[in-house]
Amino acid sequence: MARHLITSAIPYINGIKHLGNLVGSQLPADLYARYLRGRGNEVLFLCATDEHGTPAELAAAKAGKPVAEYCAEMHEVQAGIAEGFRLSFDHFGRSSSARNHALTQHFAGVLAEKGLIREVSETQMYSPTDGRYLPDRYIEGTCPNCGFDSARGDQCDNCTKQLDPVDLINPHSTISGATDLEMRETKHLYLCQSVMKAEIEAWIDSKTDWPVLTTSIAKKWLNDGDGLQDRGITRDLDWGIPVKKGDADWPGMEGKVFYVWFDAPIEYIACAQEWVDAGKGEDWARWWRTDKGAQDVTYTQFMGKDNVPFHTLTFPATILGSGEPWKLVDYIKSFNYLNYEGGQFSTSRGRGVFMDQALEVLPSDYWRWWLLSHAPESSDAEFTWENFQASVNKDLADVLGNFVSRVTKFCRSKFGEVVPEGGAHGAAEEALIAELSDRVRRYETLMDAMEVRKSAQELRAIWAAGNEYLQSAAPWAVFKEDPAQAAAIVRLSLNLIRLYAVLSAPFIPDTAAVLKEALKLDGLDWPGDLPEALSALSAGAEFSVPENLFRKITDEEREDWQKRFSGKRD
Ligand code: B3M
Ligand code: ZN
Repeated sequence: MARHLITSAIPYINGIKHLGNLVGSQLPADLYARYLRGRGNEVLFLCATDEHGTPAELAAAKAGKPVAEYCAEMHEVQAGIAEGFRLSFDHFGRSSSARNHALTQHFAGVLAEKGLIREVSETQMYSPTDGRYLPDRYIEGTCPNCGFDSARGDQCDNCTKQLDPVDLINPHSTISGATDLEMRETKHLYLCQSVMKAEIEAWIDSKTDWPVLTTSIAKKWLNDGDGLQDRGITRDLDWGIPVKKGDADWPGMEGKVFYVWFDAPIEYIACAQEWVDAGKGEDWARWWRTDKGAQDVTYTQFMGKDNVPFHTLTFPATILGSGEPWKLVDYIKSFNYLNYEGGQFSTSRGRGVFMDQALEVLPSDYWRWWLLSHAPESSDAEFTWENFQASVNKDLADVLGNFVSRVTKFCRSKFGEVVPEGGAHGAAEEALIAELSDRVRRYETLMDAMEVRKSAQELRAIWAAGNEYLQSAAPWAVFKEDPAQAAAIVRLSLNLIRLYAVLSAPFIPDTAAVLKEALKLDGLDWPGDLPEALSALSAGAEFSVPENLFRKITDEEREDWQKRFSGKRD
C-alpha cells in the first residue's frame, strides 16, 4: 500500500475562517485524503491552528483575553467547526505546542551551526504612541510593489510579495493609527535564503508536474528584482516561540520570539509528533524522516496562493539548510481566491459566509459540494447565492437525490424493501455499464491529479447517467407488461446507488454514509471492475428507503441569506 502524507495550510487562530479560506486548503485536502483512503492507501492527514504572530496577539487583545487563553479557546472552536465540515484530520494540532517549540528551536540551532543564520542590526519601526515595536500586522501602508494601500508589514495581500515593515510607504500603526513612527536600532536573526537560491531553484525546476499557479509564484519570487532575499525570522513580540539555539540561550536575543512564518510550517512535523503523543499513532518518523521510512511517502501540501512563497522557498530553505534527512514536499496544490457576491470575502468587515454560519444554515454536504465543484483552480471563482441555489437544487436535489428517491420508493411499492429478483441485462444496461466504466476510470484519473472541479463534473456526470438510464428504462411502465424486466432495472439502479455511495464519499461523506446505511452495507470497497461492482447487491438483499437526501433552497431563503451575509456579522 502506498503511503500519503497530506497537510493543509494551518489556519490562523484569530477567529473563524470564511468559506474562501476553507475551499483554498482544508476542504480540497480533505477530499484528497478521503479519496486516497477510499482507494486503500495509508494516509496521514494533518492540520493545526497557527497560533503565533501578530494575528493572534491582535485578536486576543480585541477579545480582551490573555493570548494563551484566547488561543486555547479558539483552537477548540476551530476544531469543532472542522468536525462540522467533516474534515477528516488524523490530528488537528497546535503550533504553540511544546513539540513545535522544541522543533523550531532545534531547526534554528542547526541552521545557525551551518552558518545559515546571521545576526543583523537593523532599524525597526517603533511607535512611541503605542510604546512598542510594530512588526508585521501591527503596521500597514502602501505596497512598494503594486501600490495596494492596505499592505501589511510582512506581506501584501494584493500581489503576494513578502515585505518587511520598513518597506511600506506611508506606514501607520494598526493599534492606534499613529503615523509618528520612528526607526530604532535592534538586532534580529535572518535566514540566509539567498545562498540557497541555486539549490532551491533546482529543486523547483525538478517539479515539472506542479500546477502552474504554484511554480509561477515560486519562480517570480526567486527571480524578480534582486532574487531570493534573506528573511528576518525573529520578532519583538511577547507571544511566540522564544529564540533559542536548540536548548541553549541565544545571547542578544533575549525577549524575542521566532517569526510566525518560521515556526508555522515546522508545525507540520510537530503535528505528527503530537499525533503520536495523543495516542493516535505510533511512529511519526516513518512519515517525516527519510532515514526512517519516509523516503516511501508521497507528501502533498494544499494551500491558497498567498501561502505559496513560504512553502516553495522559506520552508524548503529551512529543511534543505538543516542538512538533516527531513521529508520534502512532493507536490504543492495551490488555489486562487474565492470571491463573494461581486467583491471579496472580508474577515475584518464580516463580509461573506463564515464556517460556523454556513453550518447553521445548511448541512455540510451542501457546502462541500458547491465549494469543491467551484474550487478556484485555474482562476479566481465567485460565490453567489444564485449559483449556490442553482447548483444545490440541480446537482444534489434533482439529480442525485431524486434518483435515489425514485429508485428506492418504486422498489418498495412494487417489490418491497428488498433487491428484486428476475430479468436480465439488455442493450441499455450494457451501454450504461460501458459508459460508467469509462467515466469511473476518468474520475479516478482526475482525482489522482487533484483536478477538483473536473472531478466534481465527472461525478455529476456519473449521477446524471443513472438518472437518464432510469428515465428511459422507465421501470414503472415496464412493470405492467414485464415485472421481471422491471426487477432487473431496479436491481441495477439499486447497485448504482451503492456505486454512488462509494464514489461520492470524498465529496459528500454524510450523504454517502446515509446511502450506505440505507443499503445495509458493512464495508464499501472502491469499484474495480464495473460489471462486478454493479452486481454486488444481489437479489434478496434488504434495504430501507432513506429520508429525502437533499432539500431544495427556496427563493425566499436565498434572498434572506443574501441580506443576512452582506455586511458586518454580530
Ligand atoms: N496561517 C496563513 C493562512 O491561514 C497561515 C498559513 C500557515 S501554513 C504553514 O492563510
Ligand atoms: Zn502589493
